Amino acid sequence: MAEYQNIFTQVQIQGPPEMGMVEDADLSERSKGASFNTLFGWFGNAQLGPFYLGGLGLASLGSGLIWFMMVGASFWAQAGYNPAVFMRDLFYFSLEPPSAEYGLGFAPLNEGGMWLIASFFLLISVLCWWARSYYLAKQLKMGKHVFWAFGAAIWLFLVLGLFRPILMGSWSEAVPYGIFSHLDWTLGLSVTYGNLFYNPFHAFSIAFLYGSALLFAMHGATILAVSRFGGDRELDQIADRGTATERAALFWRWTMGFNATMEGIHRWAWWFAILTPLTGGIGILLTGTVVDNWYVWAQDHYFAPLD
Ligand code: 07D
Repeated sequence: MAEYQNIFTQVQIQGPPEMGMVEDADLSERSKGASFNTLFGWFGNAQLGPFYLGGLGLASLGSGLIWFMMVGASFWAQAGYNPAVFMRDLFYFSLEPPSAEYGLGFAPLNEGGMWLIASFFLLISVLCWWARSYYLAKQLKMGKHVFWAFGAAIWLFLVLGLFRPILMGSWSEAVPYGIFSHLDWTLGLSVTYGNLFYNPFHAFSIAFLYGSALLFAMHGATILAVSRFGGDRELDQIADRGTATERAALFWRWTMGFNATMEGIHRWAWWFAILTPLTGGIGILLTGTVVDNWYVWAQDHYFAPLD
């Protein structure tokens, strides 16, 4: 069997495709066939498909494509319909939200109206994909952990593009669609509101972001290090503890006096990942609405030096 692969033992036996459990799932919206790809097999499972599209998937991909094409069409116009200029300046083009004078109202198409319409489709796309992650987990009788985790990212996405602009009374506060322009927007927000580094929720978000990377590295490294004892069969190791678990736990207890459990490490990882956009969204929601200048705020709370 080629069930258990890791990056050291890349067994890529190709037989009849594994179609997975069916139980009570509605399979009418699932593709019938599956194929194999060796390159995919090097990075994960070699089998491609079956894919479950369904109404939500179709709506999500369709509206996502409309958003993508609207942004692309705007870039194309900005390039003067010249393919060479399009490629050369791709990172500089931007589909901008309406300027402040339009408040939360509509704007002419080439003055932010396009941004508004495109954003509507992006919103539909993201929400349909979110709903789909609930529906598919339910079909497979799974917990809804992925759904909630994605929800945390969507919270930040909504704060940036919807909730905060509404609280500020203007779409001009929202993020533009462009490579460099969204980076400039990020810096602009930080500078306008007195340096985001002094926003404690930005600090929390960074701590959880870096913490997630560290935890992921520690967990990934630990499991790879004991995969020769079957450690990569993590769930088996919870129910029927082998020496891989013992070694992995012992290693960390020797190293730092404490070890997570085989199950608990995944809860640590889930919470660290979730808290990155969750705390980030709180920080952005407060910026300009409750706090005008984070540096002054930090001085008021005695952790920035008083001038
Ligand atoms: C962005 C939201 C969810 C996304 C979703 C996806 C599509 C469609 C495309 C189909 C990631 C939507 C789907 C778009 C796909 C196709 C083609 C999640 C997102 C649902 N910062 N900073 C953070 C650091 C500074 C600033 C977070 C570090 C400066 C602003 C994070 C540094 C300034 C904002 C972080 C640093 C500044 C942030 C993001 C160092 C000026 C935010 C967490 C070392 C440059 C955001 C509270 C995340 C936030 C944010 C890290 C510096 C500004 C922890 C390490 C001082 C304005 N910064 N930052 O998970 O939450 O994002 O802030 O200097 O809004 Mg920062």
